[in-house]
Amino acid sequence: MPATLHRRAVVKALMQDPGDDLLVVAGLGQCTWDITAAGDRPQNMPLWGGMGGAAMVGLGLALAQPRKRVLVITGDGDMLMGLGSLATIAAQRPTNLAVIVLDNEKFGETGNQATHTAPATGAPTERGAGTDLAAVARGCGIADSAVIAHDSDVPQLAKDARTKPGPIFRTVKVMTEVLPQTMPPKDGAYLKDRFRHAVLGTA
Ligand SMILES: Cc1ncc(C[n+]2csc(CCOP(=O)(O)OP(=O)(O)O)c2C)c(N)n1
Repeated sequence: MPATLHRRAVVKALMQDPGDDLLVVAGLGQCTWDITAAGDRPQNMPLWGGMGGAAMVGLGLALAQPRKRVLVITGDGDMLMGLGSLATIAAQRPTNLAVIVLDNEKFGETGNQATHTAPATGAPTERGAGTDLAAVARGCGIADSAVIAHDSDVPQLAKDARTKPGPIFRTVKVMTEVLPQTMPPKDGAYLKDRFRHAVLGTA
């Protein structure tokens, strides 16, 4: 079934009225642009071109800042590159962490090549289904893992991502769209310092 969800609308819902205590880590490429389009803020940590590490960065933050909510928003390509992190998240059980994968079944930023979440071309559905990342997360031990595919489920997704005891994992099936590349600041050292200052003050 083709995806119908718009990634920018999903991210806007996830990041509505964030306050100071919502720490958002974005995977590379489109997710970095999505969180910036929702509103650049010091508590955002866009990973720009660093691939495969978004969930692990989120885990480290969640363990270091147990009183803050940590939201990882990343792509299927990034998540597929760092699958082992799901087992580590399950083992660590951070109650303040939500990992949201915007799954367009493509490496969007580099030209929409199919990822392994896409069904294999020409294969019978039951044998050629793509990787179900929520099933992988559940198999790793993150019991609260699910796939979101309908507009009507987005308000509950946003509520769970922000407030439900974690760790939680959601795959959100999103459309392939050409969207404005809304860029955050480019300097990684600046982004890191800005983030540290917002979280730790001058300490
Ligand atoms: C280690 C590494 N390999 C390859 C790339 C090139 N690259 C940049 S973005 C991207 C695709 C990202 O796909 P996904 O995480 O699904 O994000 P989307 O843009 O589709 O939302 C790739 C392969 C990279 N930045 N780093």
